Amino acid sequence: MLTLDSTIGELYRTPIGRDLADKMLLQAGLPQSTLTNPLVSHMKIRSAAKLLPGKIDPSLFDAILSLVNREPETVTPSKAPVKPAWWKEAVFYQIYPRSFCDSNGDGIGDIPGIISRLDYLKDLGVDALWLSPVYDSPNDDNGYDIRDYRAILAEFGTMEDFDRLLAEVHARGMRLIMDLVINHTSDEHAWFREALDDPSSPRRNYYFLKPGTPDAPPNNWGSFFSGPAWRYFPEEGLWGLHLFSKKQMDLNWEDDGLRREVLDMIRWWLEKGVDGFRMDVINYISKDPGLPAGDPTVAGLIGFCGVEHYIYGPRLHEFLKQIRREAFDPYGAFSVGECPGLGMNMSRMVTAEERKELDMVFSFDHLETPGHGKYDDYEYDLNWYRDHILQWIENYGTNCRLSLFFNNHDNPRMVSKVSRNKALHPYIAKLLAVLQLTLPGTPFIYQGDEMGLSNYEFTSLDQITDVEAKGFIAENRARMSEAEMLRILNAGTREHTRVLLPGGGQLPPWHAGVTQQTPDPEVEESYRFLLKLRRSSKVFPYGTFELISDKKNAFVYRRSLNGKSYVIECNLAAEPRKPLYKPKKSRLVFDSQPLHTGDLGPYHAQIWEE
Ligand code: TEU
Ligand code: CA
Repeated sequence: MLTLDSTIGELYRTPIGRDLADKMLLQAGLPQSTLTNPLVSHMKIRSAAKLLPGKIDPSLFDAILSLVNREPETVTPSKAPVKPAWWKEAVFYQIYPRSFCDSNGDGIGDIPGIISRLDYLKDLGVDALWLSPVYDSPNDDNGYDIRDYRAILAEFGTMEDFDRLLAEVHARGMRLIMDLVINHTSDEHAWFREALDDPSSPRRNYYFLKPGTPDAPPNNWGSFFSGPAWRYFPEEGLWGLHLFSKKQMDLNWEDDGLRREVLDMIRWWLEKGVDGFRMDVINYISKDPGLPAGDPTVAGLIGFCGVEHYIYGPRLHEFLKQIRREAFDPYGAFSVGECPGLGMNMSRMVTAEERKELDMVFSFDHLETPGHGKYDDYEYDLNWYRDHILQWIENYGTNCRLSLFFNNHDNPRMVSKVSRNKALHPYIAKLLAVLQLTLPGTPFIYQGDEMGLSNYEFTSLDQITDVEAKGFIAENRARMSEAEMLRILNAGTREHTRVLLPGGGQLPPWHAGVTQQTPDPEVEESYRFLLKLRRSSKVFPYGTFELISDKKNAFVYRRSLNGKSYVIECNLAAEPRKPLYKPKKSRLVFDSQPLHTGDLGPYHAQIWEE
């Protein structure tokens, strides 16, 4: 039990304290040595609170201590060989249905479109598909606001189309996982309508509906899409909690009946034969009882108020175990939880095999370098990625499994973040592919990565349709020019990864004026080769990892299994440099810049078979 009289060092040595402190250092742009230096680490927490007057509200430490003290358990990284599983051998490919392939010319990707591209995906060499939501939805957040969990969005097709998709995926020996959005539903979901309309309905307790007056929301929490996390329903005199858009109402997982209905729904999809789920913001489902006020210092650092009360809530483990036991395990379903805010140790607590919660998580701490937020226009230093992923690899053990990704539908493309110089983008795309497909873990490719896509250049705010961007625009319109908002959104908007893929059809009217990109055949060839190489042995999914060099701008490592080994050498920067790996009898099996002679070129990657 830590108290205000414990030291900063003691706090930093607890797994959860370490995660929380690392997160704050990352946001503040400070190195880990800030807290490990002896002067600071011997200091009492209480005195540290006084050290930075004005900057830190003393209640911050209460918030941290309560999270740390609540978690008595730890995970020991296992050194045993990795236990085999299909999802450890698989390479996943994420499809954002709206922008993948449009079969009927309405500008909206759809399920028949996906079916028409299955041969391409099979031939590319991916093993499993993750479909972003295809459920019926009013589309306030492109399907992440579900109106009916058991129906398909009309724009995407019908349930027959879905059944055909699943059968066609399976017929090709691939697997399909669905997006499971169970932290919230649309305000148009029947449960919510009933909860709002009928005070005596047991479903009233399925949401966070609190009586009150329009001037006083129940607490100070903020929404991820700007403004407060509470919406007032004047007719009923009720406040409703929504961590995301005003039309995405948070579900109250404390309610046993709600959990039963959600589990029924999950089993309904598993009965159909889907192979598992990517679980949307699943670490947010347990909220601190009483919904206490958010800490101002945390809000200042993270940008959102209240997060400490739900990113790692008191019943999270219990709820995850229940879902696994009562729905996933009976069907052998796979799960990857989207867990924004969870650091390395918290992620281990929800993924360690012996704990029977999730199979993997998506954590996001690698997507920005220290001190940077999603809307910052800066160049991402891949040296930082190397140091970050090395810590995870070293501490994860073989009982936890890393997910490997650089892109998804919520972020701009990583190649554009690494360098503003477009001429370098194909090199960076290949380098990221090599890292993603050879580091230990399970890769998740995002649609278009294999085409070498980078960011678009939006020339008008009208081209940016995403609800997060709309929130940003509404919030800033009064104090920023259109040009300024456009500059910021061009750096960080999710729209970049939501434009209809090249070859997927004509761009819809709202993307009029957006210049479509041309797929890069060399990047695609590299993906094909790397996916084949990965399939040709078990070295990459299961092999050991040995760091050879992490000198500046270098990432050199060996992957080995049963006497077979590969060495991967990456140049993490634009400046050419001498190779560090000295091949003896090894054979160069992949070279991202085969025509380059002499030193390694910019962002060059090579794979040697020993
Ligand atoms: O994203 C969760 C999440 O934390 C987002 O706020 C994310 O940080 C943001 O998109 C970054 O710009 C999931 C989904 O992936 C996202 O598409 C949804 O909008 C969100 O949940 C709500 O369901
Ligand atoms: Ca369509």
